[in-house]
Amino acid sequence: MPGTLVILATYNERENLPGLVDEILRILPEAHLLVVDDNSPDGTGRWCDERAAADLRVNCIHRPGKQGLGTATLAGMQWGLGRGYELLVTMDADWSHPPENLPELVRATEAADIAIGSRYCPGGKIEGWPLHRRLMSRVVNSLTSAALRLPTRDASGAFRTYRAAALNKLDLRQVEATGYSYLEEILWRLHVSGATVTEIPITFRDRRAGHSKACFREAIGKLATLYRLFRS
Ligand SMILES: Nc1nc2c(ncn2[C@@H]2O[C@H](COP(=O)(O)OP(=O)(O)OP(=O)(O)O)[C@@H](O)[C@H]2O)c(=O)[nH]1
Ligand SMILES: [Mg+2]
Repeated sequence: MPGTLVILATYNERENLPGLVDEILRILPEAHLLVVDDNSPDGTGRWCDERAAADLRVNCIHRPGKQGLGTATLAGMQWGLGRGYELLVTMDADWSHPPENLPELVRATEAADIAIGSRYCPGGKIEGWPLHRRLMSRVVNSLTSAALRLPTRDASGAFRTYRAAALNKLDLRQVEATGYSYLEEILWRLHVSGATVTEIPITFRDRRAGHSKACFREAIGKLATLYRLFRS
């Protein structure tokens, strides 16, 4: 009976992924792991195939090119739901989301349908971000919670555990956001469907190695998604 699936969307995370995969499986030895790689030029997908061949808990989906964090994560969710996993965990593959919080994040879904590893609930922290990035994130989060009436303080963080039963109530094909703003959209859709959410504090750290894929286009995409959901 499959239990927990950890989904990692990757684009050029070759320097971060090997250590992170080891650490996740050390902390959650019973869990399975799915990497959704978009043909990373740095060989992340190749490394993952080798790791998958040596460990049945590790799996990899390859997509032909960079198609966005949202569609990558949703493809991972469809994969996991189709295989009957009960809990789906999502996290970034750059060490920003501390793997040591995984047991607590998983346990928290005993009391709620979605557990968010939160930078903005009491006890949550951000390390290594410049002031302008902290401010931007704070402002967008406050705007999101107010405009979409979400009961959360951190609606843009990707460190989450979802109960499969809650996701199965949605038609994931309806999620229109393809990039980072899938995070707000899926949370909003779950909230509207009656799903419950809890937040546990995490210390978010800036990525360990490699380069950010966040860009101006993603910021515009986020505002467009918020506006679309606000109007609907
Ligand atoms: N498969 C796939 N993964 C992506 C894509 N864009 C981003 N990612 C992954 O999504 C996660 C979050 O991306 P980041 O670049 O860390 O974005 P960020 O956290 O806003 O920015 P920094 O941490 O400052 O670099 C990482 O694991 C990326 O490799 C994409 O188009 N396809
Ligand atoms: Mg990151």
